[in-house]
Order: sequence, then C-alpha cells, then structure tokens
Amino acid sequence: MKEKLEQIKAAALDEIAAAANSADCEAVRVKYLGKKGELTAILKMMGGLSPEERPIMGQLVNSAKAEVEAVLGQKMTEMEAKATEQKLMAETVDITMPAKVSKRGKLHPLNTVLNDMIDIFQSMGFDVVDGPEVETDHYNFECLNVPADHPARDMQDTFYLGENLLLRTQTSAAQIRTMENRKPPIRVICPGRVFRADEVDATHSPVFHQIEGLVVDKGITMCDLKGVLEQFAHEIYGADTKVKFRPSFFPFTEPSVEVDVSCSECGGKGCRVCKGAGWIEILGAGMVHPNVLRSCGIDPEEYSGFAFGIGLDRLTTTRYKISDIRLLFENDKRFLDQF
Ligand code: 2NL
Repeated sequence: MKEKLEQIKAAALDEIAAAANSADCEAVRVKYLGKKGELTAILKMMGGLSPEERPIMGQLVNSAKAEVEAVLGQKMTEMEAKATEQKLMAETVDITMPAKVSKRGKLHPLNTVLNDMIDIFQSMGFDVVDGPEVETDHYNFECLNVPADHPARDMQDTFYLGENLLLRTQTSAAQIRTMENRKPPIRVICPGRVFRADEVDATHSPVFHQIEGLVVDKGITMCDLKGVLEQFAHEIYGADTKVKFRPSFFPFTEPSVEVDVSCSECGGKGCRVCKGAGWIEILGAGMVHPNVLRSCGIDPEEYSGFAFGIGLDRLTTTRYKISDIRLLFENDKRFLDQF
C-alpha cells in the first residue's frame, strides 16, 4: 500500500510538471484529489488495515495529499501569472502612435467683433437685450416716428410678410419694448440681424448685422452721446483715432448725427479704403425724438435720451481686410478657417 501511494504521488507530480495550462492542472486535481480521485480512494481503503498500521498509513496519505496539493497550487499560480503576462502583452498600447487630430471650431469674425463691442458697452453699464426678427409695422416704424410716406416703408426697401408683419429693418423694436417695460434710467444695447431689400453686391447684403444702443434718464444731453460714442470709437480703433460728429437726419432722433473716424489705413491722408476722404463713417446717432419717448409712455418733459445704430458688417470687413461682404454669409470653411 505504501508503494502504491508512492507511485500515485510520483505520477501526480509528473503530470503536474507536464501540465501546459490551467485546464491540465484542473484535470490533475480531479484525477488525484477529487471525490473519486486516486489519493482519495486510497484513504477509503484504510478500513482494511490493522489499528496499528492505520494511523501511520493515514499520516503518509495525508502528507502525500498535502504535497500534491501544494505543488499543484504553486503550478496554478505560475500558470495564472503567465496568462496575465500574455494578456498584457497582447493589449499593449503603442503610445508613440500619432493621435487622431480633432479640429476645434472657432468664432465667426462677426461674432468676434460683436463680442468686443458688447464688452465695451457692458463696461459702460449697458445691458444686452434681444428681440424677434419678425416685427409689426407698429414696433418697427410707428413707434419710431417714421411717417407713413417715408421711403423706408416702401415695399421696395422692406421685406413685408403680410399687411402688418415684416422682417425688422433695425433692432430698435427691442429697445422700444424696453422703454415700455422698464422705468428710466435705461441703458441697453441690442445686437442682431436686420433685413433690407437691397441689391446684393460686394458691399450690400439683404441680411446684415446691427448694434443699436439707447440711454434714457433725467438730464441726458448730447454731451453724454458724444462721450459714450467717442469712448467706443477709441476702444475699437485705438486712442489716437480722431472722431468727428456730422449733422444728419433720422426720423427717430433730433438732433441727429453721423460719426466718422479717421481712416486707420492711411491715418487720414486719403486712400482706397476711405475713398480718398481720410474719414470712415461708423455709425448714426442722435437725441431720441420726443415723439418716440411719448409713444413708449415716457414723458419727454421729464426724461431725455440718446440712441445710436452701428453696422457690424462693415466694421468686421475693414478690421480683417475682407474684400467682399458676401464672404461673411457664405460660411465657406476655407474662408472661416483663416480667422
Ligand atoms: C444708422 C442709424 C440709428 C437709432 C438708430 C433709435 C432707437 C430708438 C430710438 C431712437 Cl428706440 N433711435 N435708433 C438712432 C439713430 C440712428 O441708426 O445709421 N444705422 C445703421
């Protein structure tokens, strides 16, 4: 029996040594240590031994079993380590491989200029307000003191969507609503798209962008208008830029002005950009007409205000030396990638 035990043990150890993977190891475990395994079977045969032999043999079988278990356990551990190593080798990431380039989007040049302008006016205490692009005749024209026979009201100049509905020709309506809904002091700007039935060419588009501004309070004068707009011009074009206020006319302001800045291209000598004038017109403005204040429920005897309208597109094309306004609206990636 002792010999048989030695044989079984030797055979088990041989098979463990020969095992090539964990499945082989498992097969060895079942074959020798399992419920019907050979070492288990030998334990069961001990009933036929004498009481003196039994404990001696029992100890031998148990130590053989323990030895086989230990060797098998160690082999299993080695197998697992080897398997893990192989798996890691197979999954190795080559960190020297070139990464996929993901392109980041950029701001449209119009938005860059708009953001600059919003920063300037916000630093002077203006709020930004918004309004719909489809407006009523009432808000777009009536409240702004634009008479019924004014050429701006002509079908030729304005996109009408119905008897009283139209695409806004300026962003004033949002400011009219502000005057209706808020009490002075009012300091707002309203940027947005506006529409005019213009013929399309390098400098005209039926869709363009405007920032309008409005200030209403007690004791607002032309000096406030000049101060704010001069500050704006200096921040956009530089502190050395000269600013000129010329008399003009708008139905919604009285008196009205147009504001020119010295040409940044030639410094005022006259060039292609300023068409020889040395000056570039950047905006229109004026003191809010008493009729406009009245139409919004503000007493012109108590309050006064100034308003201005700035075209965004021309400011953008001159800043970036863009030769054709249509490029701003085509969204050609090859064009936009340059900014
Ligand atoms: C221009 C001139 C201007 C205004 C817009 C305005 C708005 C209200 C009341 C009075 Cl709510 N006026 N806006 C005033 C003067 C000029 O725009 O040349 N725009 C391109």
